[in-house]
Amino acid sequence: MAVAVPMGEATRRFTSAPRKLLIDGEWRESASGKTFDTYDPATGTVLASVAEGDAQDVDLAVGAARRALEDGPWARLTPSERGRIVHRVGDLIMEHADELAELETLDNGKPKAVALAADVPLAADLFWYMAGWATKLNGGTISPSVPYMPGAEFHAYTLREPVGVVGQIIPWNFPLLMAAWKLGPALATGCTVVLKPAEQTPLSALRLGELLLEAGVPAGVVNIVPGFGETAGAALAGHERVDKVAFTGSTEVGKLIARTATGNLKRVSLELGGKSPNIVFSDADVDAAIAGAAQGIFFNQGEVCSAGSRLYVQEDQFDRVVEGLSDAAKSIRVGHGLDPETEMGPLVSQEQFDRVTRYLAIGEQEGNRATVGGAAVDGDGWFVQPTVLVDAEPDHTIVREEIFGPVIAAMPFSDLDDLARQANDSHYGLAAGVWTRDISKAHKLAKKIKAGTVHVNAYHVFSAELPFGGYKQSGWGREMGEEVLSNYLETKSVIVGL
Ligand code: TXE
Repeated sequence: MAVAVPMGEATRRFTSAPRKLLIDGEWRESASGKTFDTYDPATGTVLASVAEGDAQDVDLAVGAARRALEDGPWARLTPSERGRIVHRVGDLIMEHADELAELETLDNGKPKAVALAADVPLAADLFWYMAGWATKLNGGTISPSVPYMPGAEFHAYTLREPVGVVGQIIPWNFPLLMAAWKLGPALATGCTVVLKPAEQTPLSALRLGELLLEAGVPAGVVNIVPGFGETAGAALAGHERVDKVAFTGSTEVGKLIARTATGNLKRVSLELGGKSPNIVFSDADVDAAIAGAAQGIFFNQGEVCSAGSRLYVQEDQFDRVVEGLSDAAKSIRVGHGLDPETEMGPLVSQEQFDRVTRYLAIGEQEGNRATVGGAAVDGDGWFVQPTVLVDAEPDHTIVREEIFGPVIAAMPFSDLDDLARQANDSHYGLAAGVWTRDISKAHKLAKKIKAGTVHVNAYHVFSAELPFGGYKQSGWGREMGEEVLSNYLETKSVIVGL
């Protein structure tokens, strides 16, 4: 399966030296001296060695972030100067697009063409977009009425101030982009950061750390501490001198983080799992819906929190859609992400491979039938076949639980009145898709679906300008758009007696 494709010179250089932690503007060994390996998931071989941060390193990084917040040049920069630095980060990402895409492919597995088309430009655009907000974080002026002080006059205004030191914990499915989603708004609002990348994929965040310094982000403003969740991640989420934690990952760990954060009542934003419904009506452009359903589940190996993993198709089109989707799955070229022919890479890790193949086995036990796929790919690497499962009932495991792999459950529907209830029959609420030519039906359903994003005749549309996040157990708060800024700002009322 995995063909040997040579990596570029810049990537070879980056992966051949042990990578270090970024603390206070310097690249350092971990306090314990420990390191861990990251793997190329297409081959299962070691890609690079990385310093393993733990509670001690997190503590040093938090100290550096606090100094940078309170004493460093960062707080003295004008918003315009800060915005220009954030903008420059976006420029540098694009200047190093090829190298970043290659690192992403080698560490995560995704096809390089996908990383070049999506991950890297989306990351750059996020910084460009957020750069503009740095100069627009204005409060308001208010003339307050105070009933118990008759005759008194006041002039009042609000200030919007950075929330402070932010701990950011990110996953492995879009390593660079998740770092951008987190760092962009934190920097635009003047916060300082300790970022913990996922242990499976720390490399692009570490390369981004170099670019942040090159862009002029002062020492200590962004600290990067790779390490494991139970050690580095938990220490960051529980740290008393961290004012806010932003997390993307599993709902299970999200709940742990919310609990840990109560120690000092730090602010918490969470972007968690999903089990998103994609709904195809008979009156849709069915070919477009088939392509959209395929994109909705197979993009990024299905390792997308908003993947359209529950497909509901109006009864009379069910067979046609399942056949079309199965054909689409069959035609996907699975292979090493550096091979230009590859359309789908491996899953990120042995653990994720085990999780997804376990769900395939459970599906088989519960009577779900694979019209295509249904198994791992023979050979090296953590590859799973694109899979379409039918004969799925609402209480089946593959309909209820997030699989986070290229596996979709397809179900027919006939009762239009019950459709919104079925779509909402999940403890997740991240995204949804609706395919129809009837705009009234589309908008009515969009209103009823309990999800942070509803696509109509489209799927997987991401933009720095659009808020993204979840209802129910898919999370707290929104990322991107103007909305994310409130995660990183405190509002202060200043009242002047006249
Ligand atoms: O996630 P974890 P895992 C879902 C998806 C996937 C499942 C498990 O269903 O199959 O989660 O993936 C850090 N305190 N998503 O186990 O553990 C960890 O080091 C603090 C959905 O990889 O949640 C990493 O940086 N931090 C998702 C990050 O949390 C902890 C993306 C995510 O890892 C920690 C990824 C702890 N106790 C998985 N334990 C999405 N929403 O996009 C772990 N971490």
